[in-house]
Order: sequence, then C-alpha cells, then structure tokens
Amino acid sequence: MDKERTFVMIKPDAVQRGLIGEIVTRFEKKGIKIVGMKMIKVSRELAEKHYGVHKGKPFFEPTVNYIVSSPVVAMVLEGVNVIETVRKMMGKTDPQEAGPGTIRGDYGQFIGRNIIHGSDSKETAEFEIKLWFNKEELCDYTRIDEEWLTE
Ligand code: D4T
Repeated sequence: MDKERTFVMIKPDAVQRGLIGEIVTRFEKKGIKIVGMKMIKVSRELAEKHYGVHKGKPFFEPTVNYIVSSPVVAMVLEGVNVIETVRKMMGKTDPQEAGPGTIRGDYGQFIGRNIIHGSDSKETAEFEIKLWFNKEELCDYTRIDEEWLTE
C-alpha cells in the first residue's frame, strides 16, 4: 500500500484556544505519522499564496486576515490514504455542518473560524507541502507501531 503525505495547519483560533494537543493527539492515536511540524507566525505573502485559488472571492481577505492574526502549527502527515482520512477526521469545511466526532464538529462553530486545514487532493498536498516546508524540515523514520497498524 502506497503511503502519501498531506499538509495540515492548526489555525490561529485552535492555537489560541489551547487545542493544539487535542488535535495532534487525534492524529497520533489514529496511527498517522507526523513527519514535519512547526509553529509559525504566517506572513501575508504566504497566506495569500496558500489561499491563492480563492483570490477574488468575498471570503479571501477575511480568511487571509484570520490566518495571519496569530501563530499556526503547520504539519506534514504521512500514511496510506492520509489525505482522505484527514479530511474525514476534520469534517466539513463549515463547522455547523461538520458531524460530531470530527475535529471541526467538536471544536468549531463558524466557517470563518474552522480550526484546521488539510490538503484536499494529491496535487494540492504536493503544492502546499512545498510552500510551507523545506526538504530538511521533513523526517523519514519508522514508528514502532507501524507493523501493528496493517494486517
Ligand atoms: P481550508 O482550506 O481552510 O482547509 O478549508 P477547505 O479546504 O475545507 O475549504 P475551502 O478551501 O473551500 O475554503 C478555504 C477557507 O475559506 C473559508 N471560507 C470558505 C469562508 O470563510 N467562507 C466560505 O464560504 C468558504 C467556502 C474557510 C476555509
């Protein structure tokens, strides 16, 4: 089974509300491997590049303002089918629609403060990982529970 990588960002509201540990723990307990992680105060330039596909839409400026407002935790996660798994664990973009048990469903209330970001496709993941991380910041290693995660 091929492993893939995804980019995940714990957004400013989650950092401010003390939810970093809760969120990271969910991924760790699921057996998803963290291969990169850093806290950064995002520049406007980086935020605008990250949300570039939404340029011109009414929520573009507010979203950029939100992302630069306070530090975020950026992560690269690795696993089989990890892009889709993380999207499922996050729940729908709008926390009002995200189901209970999902990260947004459990911790968020409004789309403009939706706790977390995760890449939505292989192409996006590749673009976002390159945008947020240098190669040297990503670690190849084996977790001791890996052989117990698969049949
Ligand atoms: P992110 O990128 O934050 O993980 O969200 P999604 O990938 O799940 O959703 P998205 O790209 O469609 O939206 C990007 C970002 O913009 C905010 N947003 C979005 C908003 O404030 N109002 C809106 O109507 C939409 C569609 C929330 C996430």
